[in-house]
Amino acid sequence: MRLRTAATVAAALICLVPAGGPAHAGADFAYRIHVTFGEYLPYSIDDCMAESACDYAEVYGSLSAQRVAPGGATSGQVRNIGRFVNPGDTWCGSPGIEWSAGVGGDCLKRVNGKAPSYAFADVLMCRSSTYKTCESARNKHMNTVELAVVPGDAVYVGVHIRDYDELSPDDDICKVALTTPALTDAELSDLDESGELHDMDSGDGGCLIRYSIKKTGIFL
Ligand SMILES: [Ca+2]
Ligand SMILES: [Ca+2]
Repeated sequence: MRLRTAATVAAALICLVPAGGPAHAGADFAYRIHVTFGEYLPYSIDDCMAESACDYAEVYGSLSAQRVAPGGATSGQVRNIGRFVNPGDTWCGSPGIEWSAGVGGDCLKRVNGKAPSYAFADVLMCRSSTYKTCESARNKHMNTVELAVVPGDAVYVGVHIRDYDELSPDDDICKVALTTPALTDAELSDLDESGELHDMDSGDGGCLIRYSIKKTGIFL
């Protein structure tokens, strides 16, 4: 199975490598790629409640990092903040709790649209394969996803953060995603990129997400 995969990748690369470029050596290993979700900068929050200023939102969210194979199949991991299923059950005594609280992992997090930024390392998250459930305990410093990527694959990075509203449907206040082009062996071998994903203000709020994609080693 492994050999077949390598052969498929080598065949795909024939199409990807420019004429005269180096042929892939056909090494049968995958690159160890770390996708790190760095910071969340909410802005232009418009979420008025009787007891608070309009620039706070009560959020839950899901982060996804995936390997995308040449045929489009994905494999990777999701990180969840709070919960998408019945988030209104998790006000936790007030409209959300502090982003960096050490307890109340499934609670809504209260974010200020005028704060400088929120670090994904500081918020309790769980690991999962879906936005719907947790498949691990919730911990801080869960903001890096490790992927096994071979030449010809692409990498997907996505963030979806919603604002809970008691009296109206919840608002998407941050929905961004990126899929890289198919990555060559040369690109993967020294991959080290940082970037920003930007969701323009929809009327309820916007965001900027800082992320990085970095090769940290190989899987033999
Ligand atoms: Ca709202
Ligand atoms: Ca709200």
